[in-house]
Amino acid sequence: MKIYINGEFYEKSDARISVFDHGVLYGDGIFEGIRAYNGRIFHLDDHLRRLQDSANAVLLKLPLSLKEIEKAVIETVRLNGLKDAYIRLVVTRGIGDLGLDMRKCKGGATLFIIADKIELYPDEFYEKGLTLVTSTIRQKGLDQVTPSVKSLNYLANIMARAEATAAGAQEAIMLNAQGHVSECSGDNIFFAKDGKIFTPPTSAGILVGITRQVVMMLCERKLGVKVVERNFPRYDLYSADEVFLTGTGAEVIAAVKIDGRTIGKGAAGPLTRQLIKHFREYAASTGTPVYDAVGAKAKA
Ligand code: PXG
Repeated sequence: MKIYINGEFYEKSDARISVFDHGVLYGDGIFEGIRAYNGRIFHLDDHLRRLQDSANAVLLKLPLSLKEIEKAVIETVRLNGLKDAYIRLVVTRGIGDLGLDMRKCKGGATLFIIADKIELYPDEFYEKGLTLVTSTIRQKGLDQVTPSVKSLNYLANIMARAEATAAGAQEAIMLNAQGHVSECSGDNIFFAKDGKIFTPPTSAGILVGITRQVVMMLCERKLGVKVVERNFPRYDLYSADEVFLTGTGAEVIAAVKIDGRTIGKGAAGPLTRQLIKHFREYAASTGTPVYDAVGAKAKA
């Protein structure tokens, strides 16, 4: 495996960053998790735009232009010979002394990119659905660094996921300070009731998922249903016809048991099944080409 760090490629065993990197010392940095399907990188522009938005929000200057980062991402996938991949793009504040002051990181940001095989939920979960529990860990408030920033501070999400695991569930729902449903530890959440589909708004404190945006588009274009963004309590999930999650790793997946309650008929419902199918078709038909792009350049 070849890993990109600040413009160079390293073998996995040699891919290291400094213990003085503020990404390690303070979780001071941002990231993106991106998929490639059959040699094409899914919604790369949207991921790069979100990276830029996260960077701006935390006063982080990206070390390269988005165009240069795009090239580095493509090159990392290409060098690893991957067609289906999970790409982790991380930008940290860089190397500094001990101390919170970001001005200590004089050398500028650290950028690294890992392209690996993706670990997915087993197929049966797409039929049977996931089990969720509500976490005791609250979503970060909007008056903190908003959850819309995909920052390296994932401890709350990791603790929430650990609660799910301890309860025999696959994912954890996080409520915000108002008690509204925000999202899961690594996925956005939707529910369907009487043919309508709902999801929490950005103002509930969510990561504005790329998959969430794509699924909202597919709901409108393929199902003819415009998703309503509104705040809702857990009760709306318990009494829903269908609940499903969206995320880069999970794509679209049903949730059929929540806090011990069975949702709908207790298996992936008709809308969720259609969305899983439409999402897979869409993912197979779009994306930034990894191999064509480089081939075309080589010929030019
Ligand atoms: N909320 C949170 C908190 C996330 O971390 C999503 C929603 C979904 O966003 P996207 O843009 O992926 O649709 C995420 C993304 C992993 C993994 O390794 C986690 C995510 C993405 C990719 C891999 O568990 N979370």
